[in-house]
Amino acid sequence: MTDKHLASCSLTRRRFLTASTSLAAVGMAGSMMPMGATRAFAAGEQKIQSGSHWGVFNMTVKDGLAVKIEPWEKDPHPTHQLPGVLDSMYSASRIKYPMVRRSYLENGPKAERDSRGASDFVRVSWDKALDLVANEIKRVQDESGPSAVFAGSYGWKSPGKFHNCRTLVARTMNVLGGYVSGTGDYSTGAAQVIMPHVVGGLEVYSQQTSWPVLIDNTDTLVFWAADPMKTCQIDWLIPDHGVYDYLKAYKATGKKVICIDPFHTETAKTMDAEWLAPKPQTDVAMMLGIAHTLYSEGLHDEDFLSTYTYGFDKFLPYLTGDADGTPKDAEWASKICGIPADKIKELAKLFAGGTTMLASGWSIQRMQYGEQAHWMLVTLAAMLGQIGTPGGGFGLSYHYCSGGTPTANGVSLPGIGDGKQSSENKPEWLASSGASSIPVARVVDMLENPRGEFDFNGTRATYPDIKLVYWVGGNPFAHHQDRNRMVKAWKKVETFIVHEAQWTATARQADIVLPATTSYERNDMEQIGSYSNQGIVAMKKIVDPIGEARSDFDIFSAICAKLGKEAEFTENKSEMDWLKSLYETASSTAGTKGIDFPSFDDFWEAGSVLYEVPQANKEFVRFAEFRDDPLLNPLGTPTGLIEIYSKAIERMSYDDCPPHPTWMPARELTGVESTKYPLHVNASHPDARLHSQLCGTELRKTYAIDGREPCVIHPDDAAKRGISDGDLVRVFNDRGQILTGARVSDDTAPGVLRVSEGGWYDPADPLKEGSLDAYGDVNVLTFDVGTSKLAQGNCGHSAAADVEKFTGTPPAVNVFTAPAAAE
Ligand code: PGD
Ligand code: PGD
Ligand code: 6MO
Repeated sequence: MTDKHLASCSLTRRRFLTASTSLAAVGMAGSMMPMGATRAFAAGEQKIQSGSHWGVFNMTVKDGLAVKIEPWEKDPHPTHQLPGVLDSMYSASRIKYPMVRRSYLENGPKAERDSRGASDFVRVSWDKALDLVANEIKRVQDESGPSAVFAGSYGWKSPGKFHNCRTLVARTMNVLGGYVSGTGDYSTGAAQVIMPHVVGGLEVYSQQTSWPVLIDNTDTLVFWAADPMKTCQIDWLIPDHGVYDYLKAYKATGKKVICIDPFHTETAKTMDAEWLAPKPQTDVAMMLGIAHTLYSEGLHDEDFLSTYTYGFDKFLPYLTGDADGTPKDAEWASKICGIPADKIKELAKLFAGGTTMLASGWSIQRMQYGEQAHWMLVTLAAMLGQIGTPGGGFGLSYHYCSGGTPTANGVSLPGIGDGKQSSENKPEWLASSGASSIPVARVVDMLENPRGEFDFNGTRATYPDIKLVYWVGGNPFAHHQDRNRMVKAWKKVETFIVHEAQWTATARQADIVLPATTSYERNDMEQIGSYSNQGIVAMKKIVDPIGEARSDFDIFSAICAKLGKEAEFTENKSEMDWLKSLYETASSTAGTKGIDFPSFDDFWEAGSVLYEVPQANKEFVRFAEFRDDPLLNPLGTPTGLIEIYSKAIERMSYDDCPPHPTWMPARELTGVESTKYPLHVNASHPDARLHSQLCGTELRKTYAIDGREPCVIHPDDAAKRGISDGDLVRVFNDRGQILTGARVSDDTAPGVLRVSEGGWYDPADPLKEGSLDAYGDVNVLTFDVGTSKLAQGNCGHSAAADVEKFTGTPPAVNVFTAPAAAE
């Protein structure tokens, strides 16, 4: 695409935005145009199908320009975010050219680093940019070895089995000699490490007891810190959006739904649920209060506890207070969590009096000591004795990727591999240079403490000394906590390379920025439904790359070529060769399962392959086999049972993760003397974005207040501070300050501010430490410690702050347009 064409794109963009994006247009059948990889875009209009984290969609393309997006006719509940997908292709924040930070271009890796983030970029040719990148990887590998390269590169890259940029960066680094990676994720950092000790598997990413079973059998459905109406809009793969009809069907039964959440969620409203708002970060205390009532009233299931669990006897003295003199009764819990003791007792009786499903979200483990929340939830469910029964027990993923939507009888589509680190390479550099992988949320700790030691799940390892950081498919300057500390720590890095499609805060911090295509500018394919696996969908190229953007695959191929390793990287296969070979592998697996698979060409033309859902999967009950026979079907824990007490964790002797579920107040718990600031910051996931994705689009207009990220404030807190709805407000603590727009509403509990994660960081003066963030990145306020030595997860949901009406001249928001030289 030429510069002239780009200019015409931005001219026409605004026009088609107004005419497009009507979700009412669901059902307009796409006449799928078969698309070849090298197809040139003809004049005229066509409809092309692709897929994204937001769903399968049909895009109308006119004279090579995407002009209208419509959800797939088979999508039962398209997300209101879909219009942002179209806008993200042409938005003013799009990266069009390879750019290098001026000072870096002039002085290389020894350049001053203070001007990082100040957007002083110089446009360079692709050849120049690729030379810089290839030479720098080689320099660092030669001088310092693979342990000096961090390419953990966490993030929600786009779906697609081939253009999987995080796998591609790993593949590149493996081909070129090795790198340091990241372990775990930001979503379930604490839960996915504790759960294997408790139930023998990650659990957070497991299929749930199916929705039809809940509809038929559950009496009380509890959404504990879970808002599926909001969070099931998206999927790690391509969403099936199956949960929405099930929620509707559940509601139609008229059965009880309870939402335990400091925010009156969309789910609570939709389901006419009883809303209980505990003080944030105190759920473990509330659960203990319920557990104590169950025990003291004899409502706990002793048979279940003795047959299916280990260690209740060791937990019991803590619960009753025999161990420490403090009974964890309803009155005790009430003082901590703010829910009246009578209500806590009532919940215990209600839960024990019928079939109860405790469906938990993940925010409560994205907090200091977050391991305890899900451990205590499982313990509570074990005391109720309903785990493994139809409609009872606990579920940790009903709010994610439409968990509980029955799984189809299909196959998994394989993806391009990462080429694995060669075994000769690994031990040598590992032995001398520290961990080859760090817990993913310890990245800043790692940069601050080269050669420092860290604990993780029973091991002690050494942080490597990182010189080069390479990021693709993630936005660490949105997702990581304590932004000001992070900006400072990042200055220790000699070179920071980023591939991005958008001028995110991360791209702005880079020394070398390479423009990546979006999924809509390349061919790929992906599965529908992380849990339901309903089928495979073709993600067809919609338009030619914008500006000089290239796919991550092409960029890495070119870098490997410069270092003489192109064939190892590409295996001499083109985009379409890869898609066909991955499809053929799935097709032969399908053959062995007796599933009829069309040829690749037929699939590509039709746009999808959809599978049948067997009746048995509609009746799936999680843990049913274990319940049926715990000896024949033991869990993967040391005892084969649900571990309420873990000897493995006991052996670790961690002061911040005791061997049974324990209430420990997080630092910055509001209302206690040691906490300086009075308001809790609820940094939950945004309703109209996927993290930071689509923040740069027109969708922002649907929620921004005076151009800033909204901060929801309870009317009492607002009144105390003279704040009115729509005011610009400064939210601040000792770590930083952000400008936001006040939304005064009793949707949030008193004492709790809600500012969703993913707002683009936009420091008013990037050269000044702690400068006011003009748009509203909540991670300016959060703190950066591990949940505990066990999991080292992030604590994105733990922070206290205060808010005041902003007076004076507000700084301009600059982050949504490209830096001047990049236009
Ligand atoms: P995204 O905004 O999705 O956030 O953090 P994550 O980094 O995943 O960023 C993905 C980036 O990848 C986008 O900038 C997008 O443009 C880019 N991208 C997409 N596709 C491609 C591609 O094909 N190639 C390249 N090169 N780039 C691509 C999310 C993380 O945030 C998560 S998962 C969670 S659960 C955490 N949640 C919280 C929280 O609850 N509270 C706080 N305070 N903080 C959090 N941070 C975490
Ligand atoms: P959150 O919105 O952070 O989502 O799923 P997760 O469940 O972690 O939190 C859920 C609820 O917990 C919120 O309603 C919040 O108010 C509540 N909450 C916060 N603190 C507390 C507390 O102390 N106690 C109680 N009881 N409740 C509390 C995140 C999941 O969503 C993940 S990990 C990803 S990567 C995806 N991200 C998005 C996204 O960015 N945007 C949308 N629309 N959907 C997503 N789905 C996925
Ligand atoms: Mo997540």
